[in-house]
Amino acid sequence: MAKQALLVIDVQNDFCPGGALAVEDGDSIVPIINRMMDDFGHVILTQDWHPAGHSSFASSHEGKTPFEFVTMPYGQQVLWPDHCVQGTQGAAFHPDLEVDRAELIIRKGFRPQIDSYSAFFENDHATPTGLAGYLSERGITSLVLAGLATDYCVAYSAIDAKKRGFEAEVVLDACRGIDLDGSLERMKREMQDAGVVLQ
Ligand code: VGL
Ligand code: ZN
Repeated sequence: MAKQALLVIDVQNDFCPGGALAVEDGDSIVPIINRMMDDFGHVILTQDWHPAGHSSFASSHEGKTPFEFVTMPYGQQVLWPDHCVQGTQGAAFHPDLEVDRAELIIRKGFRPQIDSYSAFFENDHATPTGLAGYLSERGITSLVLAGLATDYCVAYSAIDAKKRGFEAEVVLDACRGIDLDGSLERMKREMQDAGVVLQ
């Protein structure tokens, strides 16, 4: 049988109500994910982990406000409010998330000049995080994804999982989206086109 892992994306305080980049209802998925963990022999978490002054922050760009776009050397980038700054409470996992169940925590977005939505690659789609190598060495071939945000880090991770040859299934009830200019429907379509199973 395929060896499966639960990949929990960015369930951090800043993406929950009251956080710097709050996703509506973001905290409501925590009990769902905790229950899901019981069904998996492998649980892996990702943690958005930016240095202060990160290039994905609007505050790092003169005259820019959050949710505007800029062109980076690696392509278009949404500018976000300052969020998930390394070592802050906002970057910490939601206090009710059962983090002790995780065998691996992948931190991403720690290079000042490049953002990283995906658990596999930074936003240049070329710099790897090392997750594919870890999964391969462990014999894990199939991923179930949940977390925040559906249309950014979850979607990019699921699509890259397929690109790297893993099975990928997204449990939509265990995700919440940002939905910036229709990004939720667009990314659901892109996931389906990539062969990601939406559940
Ligand atoms: C995310 C925007 C910026 C996410 C992370 O976790 O979906 N979105 N950083
Ligand atoms: Zn981020």
